[in-house]
Amino acid sequence: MSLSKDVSVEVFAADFAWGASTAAYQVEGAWDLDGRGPSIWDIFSHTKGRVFEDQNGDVACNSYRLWDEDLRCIQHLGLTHYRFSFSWSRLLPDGTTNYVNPKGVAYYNKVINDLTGKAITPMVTLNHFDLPQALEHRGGWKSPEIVDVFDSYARFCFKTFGDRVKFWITLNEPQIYAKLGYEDGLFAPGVKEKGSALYLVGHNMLRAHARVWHSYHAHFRHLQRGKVSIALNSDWAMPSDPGCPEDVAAAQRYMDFSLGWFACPVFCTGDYPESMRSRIEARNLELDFVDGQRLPKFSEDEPTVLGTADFFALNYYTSRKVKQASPRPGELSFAADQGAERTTDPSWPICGVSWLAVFPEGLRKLLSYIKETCNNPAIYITENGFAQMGPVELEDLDRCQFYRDTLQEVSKAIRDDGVNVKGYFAWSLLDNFEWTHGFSVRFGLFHVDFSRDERSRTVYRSGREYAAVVARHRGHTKFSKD
Ligand code: GBH
Repeated sequence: MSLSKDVSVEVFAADFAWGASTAAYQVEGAWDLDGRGPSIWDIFSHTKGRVFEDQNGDVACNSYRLWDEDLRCIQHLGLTHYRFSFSWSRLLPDGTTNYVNPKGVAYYNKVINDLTGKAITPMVTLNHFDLPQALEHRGGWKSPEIVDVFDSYARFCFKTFGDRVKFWITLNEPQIYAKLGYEDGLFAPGVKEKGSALYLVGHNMLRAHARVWHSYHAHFRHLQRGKVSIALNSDWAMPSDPGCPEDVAAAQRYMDFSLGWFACPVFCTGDYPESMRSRIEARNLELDFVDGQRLPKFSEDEPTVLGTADFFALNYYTSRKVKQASPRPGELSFAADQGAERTTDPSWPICGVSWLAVFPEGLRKLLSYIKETCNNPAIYITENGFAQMGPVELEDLDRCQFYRDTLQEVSKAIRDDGVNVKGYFAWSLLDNFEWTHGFSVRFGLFHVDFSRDERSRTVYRSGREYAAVVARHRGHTKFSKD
């Protein structure tokens, strides 16, 4: 049975966005070509011991040189939308508008024009983890001045590309950036300042996002008529023992400290979830911090964060079973604040990489949760995917099954739960540089041969089946087989 026949595509509206996603550092390569400045990921991956086998994104899929190939892949899939990110330091090598790199502008102009010329709608992420290194030297996301700098960059992008780009994502997954970059030290900039830096970083990311949304709203929206949001990653958390009230509360805290941390300020109340405030304040007392330290307060002198998203951009990968966990006395960490321990259900298959337990039903539940807690927003699933490790299998039957199950769950969310899902973007168009896992973990609908200079792209079976779903939905009777 093929994916296309299995999924009841009639549930999806005619203007449903069928997309795939990538991010600049993961695909572009050309890290020091044509005037690009370094980003924190160049520095991080060039440091020994940070990435699997010390791999890096110097060449990656070479999409900077091979954009025409990527475009062919996008067309092969018949996508209506393509999500990609700008390399900030390719456009503005030192992160500021003091100097604009014309070759960077030319590259993204070509990408955007080629897409719109083929009636493919671009969705652009302004920053997907790869902060310009020059800004890291000035304190990066810990520094409050980043808000102005990010706003200048965003305005530059709106002015330069906004006549053609109508979907903007300010930041990708601030929760992951803050936690992996500043708590666990696993992502750039590789800082481990447990229990404090991540809240400051998250706060500045929210302030920067809100500032940019207000800029767009005040100066560009009436002319450009686009939409601006922020991509939030969330697992779906369930109590380990649904009969145990502590576990139920812990699962709720897990949601509050991941999705709620950013969704609550933007979509619900304009402030952090109550459970974050009260837990962190209680622990501040215990740890001899001053009240209000660690988790910052939103200033009344700044434009509000509430309402600064024109749609909900959701990245979903996995689900967790959550147990209550008590911090060790005096422990200063995010985990201690959260007071929740995560496990996975043994019945959920682990796909390749260890963190990814496959549970498509979790996506349906998460969509309903967002509908209920975030005022029923229009939702675009801006990332979702399935990893492969070990020997390459072009006949990726388990990934085909995964997309089939997932799209079934999305269709149930729309039809049975009344969730306003407007689009689905597979992660990823291509196998690419999977951060700390380097090239050992493959998420693509197209395989990329990283052992050859040509970086040849070959469609996986899942890519063919996804193409068939899109084609059936768009009413095409034929699509090209390779
Ligand atoms: C997304 O993050 C990213 O937006 C995207 O760039 C990425 O390629 C995709 O997921 C797939 O990972 O094994 O300890 O290094 C999703 C959140 C954050 C989940 C990193 C997995 C790995 C932890 N991901 N995490 S570790």
